[in-house]
Amino acid sequence: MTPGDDTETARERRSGTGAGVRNPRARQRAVAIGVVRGTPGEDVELDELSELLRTAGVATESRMVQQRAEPDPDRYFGRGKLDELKVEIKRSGANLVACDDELAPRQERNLEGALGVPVIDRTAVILDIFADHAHSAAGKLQVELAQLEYNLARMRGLWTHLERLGAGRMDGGIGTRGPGESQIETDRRLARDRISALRRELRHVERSRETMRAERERSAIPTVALAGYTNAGKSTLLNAITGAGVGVGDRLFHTLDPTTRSFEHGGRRYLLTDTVGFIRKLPHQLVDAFKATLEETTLADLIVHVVDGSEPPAAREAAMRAVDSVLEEIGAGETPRILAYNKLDLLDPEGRRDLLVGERHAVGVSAATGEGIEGLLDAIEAAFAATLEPVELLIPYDEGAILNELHEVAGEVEREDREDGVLVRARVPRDLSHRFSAYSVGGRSAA
Ligand SMILES: Nc1nc2c(ncn2[C@@H]2O[C@H](COP(=O)(O)OP(=O)(O)OP(=O)(O)O)[C@@H](O)[C@H]2O)c(=O)[nH]1
Ligand SMILES: [Mg+2]
Repeated sequence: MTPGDDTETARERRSGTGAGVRNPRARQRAVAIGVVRGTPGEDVELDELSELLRTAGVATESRMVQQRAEPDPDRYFGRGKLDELKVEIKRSGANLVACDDELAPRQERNLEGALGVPVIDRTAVILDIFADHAHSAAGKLQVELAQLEYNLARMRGLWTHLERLGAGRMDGGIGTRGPGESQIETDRRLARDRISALRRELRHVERSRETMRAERERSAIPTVALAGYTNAGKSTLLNAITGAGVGVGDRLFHTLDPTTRSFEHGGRRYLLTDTVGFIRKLPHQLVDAFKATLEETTLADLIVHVVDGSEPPAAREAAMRAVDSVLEEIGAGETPRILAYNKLDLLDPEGRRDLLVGERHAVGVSAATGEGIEGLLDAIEAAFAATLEPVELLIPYDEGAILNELHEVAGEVEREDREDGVLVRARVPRDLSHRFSAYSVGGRSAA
């Protein structure tokens, strides 16, 4: 027996599902429900919920939407619709209901009482996916913190969570109930202790990241962040540009940890960062827990907003709005931006034209085929060039480090050796010119 087989058997034993069944949640079959506030028939929302459920290993058996101004505050659906839902659960053989909105604890309790099957909400599904995809120590801490905060707000029994910590996934999947209410007070205390411990650990992790970031800033290399909806192709694009070999997958939230690599274009070096994808109604617990990760985007000099250009217009625009609002929320609303429509290879000529018409600040690319990538790099170069400022400096011979730094930020440098030092003319990013102001000569101010 190979070691691989052994692991598999161990996992099956843990999950208690017997031979052959790898994912205990594959047996979970959901009715996806949602309230549509706008025009009826627009079930973009449930498409995405289904996709999230698929990523979490849950099959969507059936869907049900109700059109109303706001969800019912007690039961999410109205009474009549709830009766329909009961019938639909029976008919479809579903054993789970998944709701497209985050449910108030009261709504969740009432729904479960009325329906007799576990009810999970969008936030729980997203948290579950994050938990599955977290690999780094920091990522795991961040997800655990977000889950605990979500569970604490629901006074939900935490034994599932704590057991998962010690022994992997022993739970029967998302939506599994904990023990009786009597346990809850103890659980809450445990949860609060654990939350404090997690926050402490995360602060520690953040400090070491800050050191790394500070080093990067000192190196003065222009930084570009890839931001965009989950599954837009950010990691594929990072790989195409830098040859990074970052993991790519056709599932939501494949990437959780930021990766930074460098590339050269037009004689200048840049840093490119790929990080966690965004989604509509991104759970606030995750925004909070992933603050440090999201900050990678905030600190960039330029953001490339990667959009899946092969999506239908309504879904694409909803995705773009979601990205805009998350960028705003994390304080990156003002950072200069380039729009990159990806997956051009999936579009016919007409589709391409429709996508790019009237979009002066957008580029079309295919991370998969490499098409348009030079154009994107030119656009990045141009965005930085717009902020370049000419400087004329006299750098003494014993200040070689300054000269090196200048070469890094300026790319091409014109130099003339003189008795008292090197006279250089170059164009440097405006934000960085103050670093060289002490050496400025010839009436041109570098400050
Ligand atoms: N046809 C085509 N597929 C692409 C292209 N770029 C990415 N993909 C596919 O789209 C899926 C998602 O790509 P990723 O690079 O993992 O997307 P991401 O934006 O990093 O996603 P998250 O990490 O989940 O936020 C993968 O299956 C890729 O192979 C492209 O230009 N053309
Ligand atoms: Mg990715």
